[in-house]
Amino acid sequence: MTSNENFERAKQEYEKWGINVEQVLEKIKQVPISIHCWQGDDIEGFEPNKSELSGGIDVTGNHPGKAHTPEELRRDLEKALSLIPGKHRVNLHAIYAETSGEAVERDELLPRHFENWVRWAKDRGLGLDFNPTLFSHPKAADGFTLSHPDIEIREFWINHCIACRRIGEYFGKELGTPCLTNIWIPDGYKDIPSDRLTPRKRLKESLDRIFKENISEKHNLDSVESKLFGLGSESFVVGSHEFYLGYALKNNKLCLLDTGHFHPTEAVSNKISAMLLYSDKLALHVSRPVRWDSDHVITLDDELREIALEIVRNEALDNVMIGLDFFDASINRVAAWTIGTRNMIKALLYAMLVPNEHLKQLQEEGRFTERLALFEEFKTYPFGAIWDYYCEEMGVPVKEAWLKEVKQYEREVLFKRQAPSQTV
Ligand code: RNT
Ligand code: ZN
Repeated sequence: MTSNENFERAKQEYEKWGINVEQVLEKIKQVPISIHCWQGDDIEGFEPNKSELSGGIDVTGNHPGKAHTPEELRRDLEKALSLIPGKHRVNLHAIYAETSGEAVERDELLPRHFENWVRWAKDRGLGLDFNPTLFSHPKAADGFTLSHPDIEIREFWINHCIACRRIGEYFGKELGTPCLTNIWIPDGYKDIPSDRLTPRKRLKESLDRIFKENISEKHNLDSVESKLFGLGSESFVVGSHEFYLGYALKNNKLCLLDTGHFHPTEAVSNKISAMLLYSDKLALHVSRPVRWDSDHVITLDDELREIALEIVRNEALDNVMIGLDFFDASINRVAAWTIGTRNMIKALLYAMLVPNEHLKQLQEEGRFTERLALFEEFKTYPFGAIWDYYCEEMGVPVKEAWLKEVKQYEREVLFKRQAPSQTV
């Protein structure tokens, strides 16, 4: 059977349930996923005087071929994007500025340091998102930034975030799609604090200063990302979920939920509907925590599907900004992007191919046997045939055919790369 015949058959099965497959395919095309650039180089960035990765996060593995220059990183991203159906966004961090070898302090970063990224994104019809980098820096060496007891250090990071919002505004203006500028800080204590309130008060004040400048939401949206613990901040994190949930609601900012930043049995999928009752938009960092906030590449697991179902069945595709956040250096990095992003799209497509209205009705009528039965039966509906057809239509490899392309790219490009220190 050809893939077209497979598709036609599958389509008929879904149509029996009133699901308009063609409409679904039109819809899924419009959903942008924000792909994090930092999977490509283990969160190193391009600062001329790079500090080691800090902030209580870690990348493990040493698969050869990581990107060392902006050109390499963009080339790798292009390769991944060519294997992923749809039009997406790229999520940058401040450490990915291009300063022509000049050491520009983070509080002095300007839009022009991101000109190449903008030109590149424009040429490819991509949106850009942004993050100030409040780690991997001497002024974050003791693990504190926006809540630091030292006013001078606080000021430095406040000014960095102000500079980043302006860069976000520039991205939004240039690309005609608002940039999501997301603030995440590592601040926290290894051991039990004697005062939780004072650092939180300082963080609140710092955020107020950062957001004082009025920037149109047409160009820049702000989000704040909470955390539960980090390496070295096991006992206390200043920017906890409740802290940012309150802050975001009160100040009309987006709350960003990273799926690795909650207790292991606490599900982000369960939070989406609750939060959307009180704010128009929220943002996600979709990740896969394995026993802890390990940032594994996302797989098509139950929680990923549940997140997608919550977004789709509540018609929240325009309200939830979907971004990815994982970093695995033990496998090919282009493959990591491809696997993770394809999985996110698969999960959304899967969620669109479930009779959501019917299932809601069953619940309303207390018909729980049928609800469970259908959920389970739909897991083996011919979803794969629709996914394959979608990939084909979008001109990207079908099934695992992308792997051959990554292997070839690995041989021809990645394995030929040398670390900068080896080239001098
Ligand atoms: C850290 C946060 C944060 C980072 C990126 C690099 O725990 O998840 O989003 O992963 O900013
Ligand atoms: Zn995150």
